Amino acid sequence: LCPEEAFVTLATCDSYAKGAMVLGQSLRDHHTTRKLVALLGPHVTEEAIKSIFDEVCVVNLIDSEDKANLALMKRPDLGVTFTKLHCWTLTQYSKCVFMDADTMVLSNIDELFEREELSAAPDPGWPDCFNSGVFVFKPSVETHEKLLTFCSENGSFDGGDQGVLNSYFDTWATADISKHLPFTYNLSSIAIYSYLPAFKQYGHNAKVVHFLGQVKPWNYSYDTQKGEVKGHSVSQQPGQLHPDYLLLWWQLYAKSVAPLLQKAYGNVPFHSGFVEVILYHSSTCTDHEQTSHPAAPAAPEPPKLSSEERKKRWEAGQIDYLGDDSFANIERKLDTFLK
Ligand SMILES: *[C@@H]1O[C@H](CO)[C@@H](O)[C@H](O)[C@H]1NC(C)=O
Ligand SMILES: *[C@@H]1O[C@H](CO)[C@@H](O)[C@H](O)[C@H]1NC(C)=O
Ligand SMILES: *[C@@H]1O[C@H](CO)[C@@H](O)[C@H](O)[C@H]1NC(C)=O
Ligand SMILES: [Mn+2]
Repeated sequence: LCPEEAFVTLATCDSYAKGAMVLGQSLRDHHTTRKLVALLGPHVTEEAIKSIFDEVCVVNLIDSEDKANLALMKRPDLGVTFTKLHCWTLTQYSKCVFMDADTMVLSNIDELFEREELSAAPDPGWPDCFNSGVFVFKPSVETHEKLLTFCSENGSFDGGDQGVLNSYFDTWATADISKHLPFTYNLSSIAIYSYLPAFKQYGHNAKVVHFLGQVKPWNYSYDTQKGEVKGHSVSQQPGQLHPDYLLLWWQLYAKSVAPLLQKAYGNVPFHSGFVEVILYHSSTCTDHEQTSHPAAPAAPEPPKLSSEERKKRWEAGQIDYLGDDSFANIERKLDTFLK
């Protein structure tokens, strides 16, 4: 047993919390000997997560240590990224493996702890970058502070943690091949169709599935009676999640996660009704991942809304964080009250 090492994941909203629980349970089912740690955004309900994870850590950057808070004030758009970087402060562990909440393990992967910081698998979209969905790191207050400074000074080239981490650990592509994790740790469930020959060759060795892209397993529903995922077309199209892995995710969810949620919340649907306030970016509920699919053309500018219409939307929880309701505008408004 190695109590000083841990798998770490992050859930910034309730749907990612479901993903985190499936991931945690998949690690347990494959008999990991390491600790399981979940970092939660400030509005995520902790109750059920505690029964799978050894340690649950609520990250509220707004009233956190100065450095993280200052970084957030400077770059409110990178709120989720700063929350993820918080994993470097887990110095009670000597080494950790970070895994996105939209991943699931298919076998025991404890051997990853033999690797050094920063080990990760290449990104399918741009192989000179690593994919930040699974990586090995060494907690350190010093590294954390450097990452925060780096991030608030230089921003992120993709708007998320993958951009920041690739710029900071910029020798990954060339310096040390032992930091490149093999294909089987980065099997993206979309890419399987684009790489079908490779999948046929190596797929049986798959260790981690990463449900990359906009649509996540929790966007589907599941018929417990029939044991079928609903709303997933059987025809295999690129951009779709692999039906076998999607089914596996739901089977794990139905067997081990749903009963915990039922116990903690009864028949009330699992949703804490959280509305994120001011400092958090509208896309908290995402991991900003890049996929190899070309980006959709930018949406046309939405028409200007009347003040009345904006108020309605705000009250309905549709907050335009980047536009009219952005932090800068809210700050300006607050200033007029305070002066
Ligand atoms: C910003 O990026 C440059 C180039 O990668 C780097 O040299 C510099 O140290 C970074 N700034 C901070 C504050 O880390
Ligand atoms: C990581 O996954 C992508 C496809 O999902 C693949 O193209 C890439 O080669 C993989 N990395 C390695 C090291 O095999
Ligand atoms: C998937 O579900 C999440 C959380 O419920 C939601 O924010 C997101 O918009 C959904 N995505 C799609 C493509 O339906
Ligand atoms: Mn992801």
